[in-house]
Amino acid sequence: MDEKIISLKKELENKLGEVSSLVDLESIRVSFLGKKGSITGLMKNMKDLSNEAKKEFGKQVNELKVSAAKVIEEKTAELKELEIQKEISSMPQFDITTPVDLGRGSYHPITLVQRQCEEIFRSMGFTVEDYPEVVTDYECFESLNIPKHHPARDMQDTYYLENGQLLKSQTSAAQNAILKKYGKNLIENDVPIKAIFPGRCFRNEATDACHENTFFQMEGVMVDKDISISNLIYFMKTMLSEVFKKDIKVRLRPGFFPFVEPGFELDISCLICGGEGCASCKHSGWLELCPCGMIHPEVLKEGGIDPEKYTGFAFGLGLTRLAMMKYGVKDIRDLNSGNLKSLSQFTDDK
Ligand code: FA5
Repeated sequence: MDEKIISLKKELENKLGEVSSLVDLESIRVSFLGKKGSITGLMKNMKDLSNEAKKEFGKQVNELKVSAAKVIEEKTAELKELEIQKEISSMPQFDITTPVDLGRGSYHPITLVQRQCEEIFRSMGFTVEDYPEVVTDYECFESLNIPKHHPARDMQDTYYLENGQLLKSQTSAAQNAILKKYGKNLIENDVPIKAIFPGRCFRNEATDACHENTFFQMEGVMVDKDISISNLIYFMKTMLSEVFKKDIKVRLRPGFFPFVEPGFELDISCLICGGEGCASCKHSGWLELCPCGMIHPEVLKEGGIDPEKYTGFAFGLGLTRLAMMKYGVKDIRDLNSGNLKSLSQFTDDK
């Protein structure tokens, strides 16, 4: 083999043995195999050789070219792998097999109080209904004797979708559907309508210690022959004494809602301040908890029920405020804050 070829081969071996970065390796490749590289340059020597010697020398140079390209390629793969390993070892290490101790979850206080109310009403023969959060204007207002441009709409500004639907501002939005769903059974089989329907409500209003833009209500309706205000008061009292397991001071005063007649506001003596007055009750000592009343004849009619034959009551319990009173939460906004530290203190048995 030609002396020059042997020495170039040796030189390349030595350089590859020492190189430790891909950048340096590229320089080596160019210096041997590039246009002006030493292996490429060997060809220039061929012009002085005999034809026979040219053939042999050319063959050896080609073999050197091929083997040099191969070893450089192998070295490139080796250095790339080393760089990847280096990068991996410099990254922070996570042990994905180690469980993170987040502690046990707990139910939200509103869920607890809602479940408790559902149990109480179920035990008194009420069904528990679910209802969508996105409803139509008809469901939320018109079917409830609140036509377009009725001033009562101002009390419940909510969020509207581009298609004209809205986020329900009150669980009363389900009343019409419930009357229609169970009306047939009432009329044909004399089975009273007794249903509650808890749900999330939305209102576009300024928040304070007892007002949120997103809160829960639980609506209830009962329709049968000869239902009166006494029935309404009985169910309200039973529910409150079961929830609080102690005597609670309540007051009933007239209240206006276009879908009940007569209508009432049922207030509860504030349990945060003991009726003294505080931010939670707007310093009045009382908290509006559960407006209610006898279902308006127009609402019954709209639900397919003859108001001459049947009467009924409806109530709209403020579930979020009930949770505040039951668990002593001073500011309603804490309940939506997602603060696990404050929420996790509530358990089923409190
Ligand atoms: C209503 O929403 C009526 N649909 C209730 C009703 C039903 C009356 C059936 C008659 C018959 P009101 O807007 O007052 O009424 O709300 C009812 C209860 O929901 C309030 O007493 C209060 O406890 C709760 N509530 C109302 N607005 C908010 C709010 N922004 N944040 C928290 N709770 C609220």
